[in-house]
Amino acid sequence: MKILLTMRFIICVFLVVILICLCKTKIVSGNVLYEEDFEDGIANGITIESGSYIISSGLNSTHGFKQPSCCNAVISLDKVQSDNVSISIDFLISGSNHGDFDTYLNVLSLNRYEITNSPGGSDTPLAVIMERPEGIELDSRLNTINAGEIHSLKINRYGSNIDVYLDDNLYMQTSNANHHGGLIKFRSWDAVTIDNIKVTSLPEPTTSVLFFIGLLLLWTNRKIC
Ligand SMILES: [Ca+2]
Ligand SMILES: [Ca+2]
Repeated sequence: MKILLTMRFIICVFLVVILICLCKTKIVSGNVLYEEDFEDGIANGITIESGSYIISSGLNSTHGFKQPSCCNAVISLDKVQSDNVSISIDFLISGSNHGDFDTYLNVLSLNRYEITNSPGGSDTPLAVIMERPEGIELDSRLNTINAGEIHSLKINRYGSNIDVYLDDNLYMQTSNANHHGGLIKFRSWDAVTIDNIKVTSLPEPTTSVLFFIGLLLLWTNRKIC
């Protein structure tokens, strides 16, 4: 009996560790909600809200989407919302001085979160997660990218969290993002090329925790455990 209890305890600890790891790495993620590589020469599911974007040479591919010159240009994704999603996109900033490339999340009226990336040495020295309209900086760090380089950006937006990865490295994060609902938009200033946009669903942390607690209870009530 004592051996069985010890085995049950070890298995429970093991499952809890797996749960924590899965939640941390977002392996319990879901479906592809939107994907666009521009290789068909058409920007499907994208609305140009201001400025101009055109089909151009891609980033290590035949076709991409480009804002060819100054100044402000904003595009939005028509069919996906920004709650509990992972957004990935490749980008190349051409303009070295004013080349902001921003992702807007949870755009509802004046409320939104802005994730800004600019080349080092530009007039925007910090990469930031900014809450609007108040202009509250939720996280920031010095820009490390240069104009003319291809970079990948991934943003995980789940619960009240925003995790920003640059070239697969965690770059900025906040757990204080309390606006929900709304659109995903990209905003650029000066020449920027984007490619390989992908949006996948992420479960809210509470959902995944409850799911695995359920699995844990089922497992621990089995007779072999
Ligand atoms: Ca492409
Ligand atoms: Ca397309």
